[in-house]
Amino acid sequence: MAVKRIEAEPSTVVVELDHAALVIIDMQRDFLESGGFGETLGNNVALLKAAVAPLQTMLAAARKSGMLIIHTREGHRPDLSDAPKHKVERGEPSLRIGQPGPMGRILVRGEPGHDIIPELYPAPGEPVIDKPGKGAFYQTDLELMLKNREIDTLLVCGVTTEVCVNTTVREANDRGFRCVVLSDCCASYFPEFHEAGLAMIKAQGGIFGWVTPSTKVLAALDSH
Ligand code: C5J
Repeated sequence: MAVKRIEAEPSTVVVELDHAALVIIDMQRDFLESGGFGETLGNNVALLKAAVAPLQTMLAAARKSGMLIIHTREGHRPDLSDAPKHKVERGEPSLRIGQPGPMGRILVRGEPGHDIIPELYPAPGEPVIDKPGKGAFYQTDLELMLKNREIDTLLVCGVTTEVCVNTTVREANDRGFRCVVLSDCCASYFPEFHEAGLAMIKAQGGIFGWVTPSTKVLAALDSH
């Protein structure tokens, strides 16, 4: 069984690859491309592009290592029966969840905007978790899938750092999983929230987990 030492903050993490998974959060067109959910909220979606190239490299390395890779997507059923009223009605977006936009209905499953960006598209066999909330564990079978595969460590990345990545890491931490967050493979519409989101995870001796750039994980995967 391959055991790797990943240099991270606040400390080095020793990972058994058979018990680790790369979890890629919500790299969807709705968040990263023009005309999607993120832009309807008034965000500059170009800011999220920073995570794409490092994530492509990380994804390729994870595939080569044989590690489990899981993708998530935030979105709702076409009838919006799983979308909380207050989520749909809050704020003053240019388009609300469920309304038609240039990439189909905003944040609705099956629409082009809901899908994962082509650069990071899941390979056949890689599980995709459709989640109605910000956290990947809420109302999904992610925990069951991880437990069935005896996964204990999650390499977490995706968008946005302080919303769905942070929520998922907190959910995972409470369920007993170790989370290593890949800093350059995450991004936010708010650079200061990206930094704060990472700082909150690794503070207090790693209260929610560890943080490291993907280069440290790549180096660990290459080591013997
Ligand atoms: C947001 C997410 N930001 N994937 N979702 O609403 O972080």
